[in-house]
Amino acid sequence: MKKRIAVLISGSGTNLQAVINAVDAGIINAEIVLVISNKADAYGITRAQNADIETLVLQHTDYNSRLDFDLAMLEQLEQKNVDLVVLAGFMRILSDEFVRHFSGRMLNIHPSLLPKHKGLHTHQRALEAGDTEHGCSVHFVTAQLDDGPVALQAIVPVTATDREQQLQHKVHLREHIAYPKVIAWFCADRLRCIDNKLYLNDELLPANGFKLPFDALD
Ligand code: NHR
Ligand code: GAR
Repeated sequence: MKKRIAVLISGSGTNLQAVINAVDAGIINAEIVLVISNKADAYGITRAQNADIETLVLQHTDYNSRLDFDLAMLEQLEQKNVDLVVLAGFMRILSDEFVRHFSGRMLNIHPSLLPKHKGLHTHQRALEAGDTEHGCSVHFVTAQLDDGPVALQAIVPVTATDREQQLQHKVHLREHIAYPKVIAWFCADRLRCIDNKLYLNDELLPANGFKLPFDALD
């Protein structure tokens, strides 16, 4: 059965675009049934509309609490019978209730090689730490921020001349390869999250996931 995906965004939505393209190309066997943004001016909303995908803006500022906002999203996602929730630059921390509801079926892409640099401003922090390697991680979402099991990491070498902007750009390009790949695995029933452990083709993945080297094209 074709999986039903919802994508949650807050911004420009280049990762959303990469997922849309991979669905269109038949690389991901799924339908994107809903895109939700917590920001009215997110360009990702326009991307979804251009692809004839249903969109919804739910502004967290319209709700009294984090939980009320999350429950409003949950209701919409349930109405759409969503199999997989994809966080793509979604900038609101989600409550335990929401996370538990989608346990084992919610993914995030985080711009660092987890467990390094959880939270925000990851590129600057990688530079300040003198890291020689940086990158992104695709992980299942758990209640603990940026702590869920990692399915795949794409590695980006840090060069002496890199500043935050350049590093961010290099990582972004790798995100657009890494994220559709993991979503395709999940939608083909090849990737499973059981008891916080990940299995790809029924084989246990190493801690911190499959590694995508910088010279790998796909
Ligand atoms: N929620 C849970 N429970 N667990 C995770 O692992 C989550 C999550 C929600 C979002 C993405 C994450 C990232 O990849 C993500 C992972 C937002 C913040 C944050 O501090 C931190 C991490 C992530 C997303 N948000 C502020 C907040 O108060 C708002 C910041 C802003 O609006 O700019 O929610 O890094
Ligand atoms: C991406 O780099 C993603 O890794 C990051 O935001 C960017 C969104 O870009 N996510 C976080 O920092 C989550 N806290 P996009 O809107 O163009 O996909």
